[in-house]
Amino acid sequence: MKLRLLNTANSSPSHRVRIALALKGLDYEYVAVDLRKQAHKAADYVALNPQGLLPTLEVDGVPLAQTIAIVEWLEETFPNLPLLPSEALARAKVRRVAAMIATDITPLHSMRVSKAILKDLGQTPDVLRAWAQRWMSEGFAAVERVIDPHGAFCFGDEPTMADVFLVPAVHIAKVTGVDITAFPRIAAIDARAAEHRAFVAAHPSRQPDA
Ligand SMILES: N[C@@H](CCC(=O)N[C@@H](CS)C(=O)NCC(=O)O)C(=O)O
Repeated sequence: MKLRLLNTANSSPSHRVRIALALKGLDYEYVAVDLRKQAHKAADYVALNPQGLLPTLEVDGVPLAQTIAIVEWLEETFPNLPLLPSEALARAKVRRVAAMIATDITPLHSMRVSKAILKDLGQTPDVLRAWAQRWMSEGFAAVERVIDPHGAFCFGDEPTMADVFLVPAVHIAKVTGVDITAFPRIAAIDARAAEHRAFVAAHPSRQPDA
């Protein structure tokens, strides 16, 4: 099976999929799409991903988009080294954290929303930064309360889909100036991930277009 990941180093959704691929030990072709050049809005990319959003994972030429769907597909197709627990309630708890991040935190400070705040609403970069920090901090405060209080990762000592989504969100939060030490469990998980082979390989700074 041939996997091609159309993505960019610093995008947190792209970062999620790189972590999942690395945790599964899967090889893939890295295709950089330059957001600064609006390459995600070019006709050839939009033909693959009509939303014009990154990432897209091409599977034998078939484009998959939306990181929750991509990670779930990876999990179903490559069940070894699982990212979801075997018990249904435990799986729901992991998916809950992934959804909190993917649907309730990240979209509020996405590139398109940020551009609209600056250009359409005429706000300043300082207002934008405070806006992003607010939703990340509120979101992390809730995540901190629903992940397990102990263990190397969100749910136990092995990474799950929750960590696949959390660690990229923490990376962006740190870049945006959120004080992660206010969330001790999340900070500890992030520190553990920084020593984990798959998370290191997927880190934005290690990518060809970094
Ligand atoms: N819900 C989507 C979000 C994708 C997304 O927002 N990707 C960002 C990565 S930076 C993007 O392409 N932004 C471009 C834009 O907002 O114009 C997913 O999980 O895949």
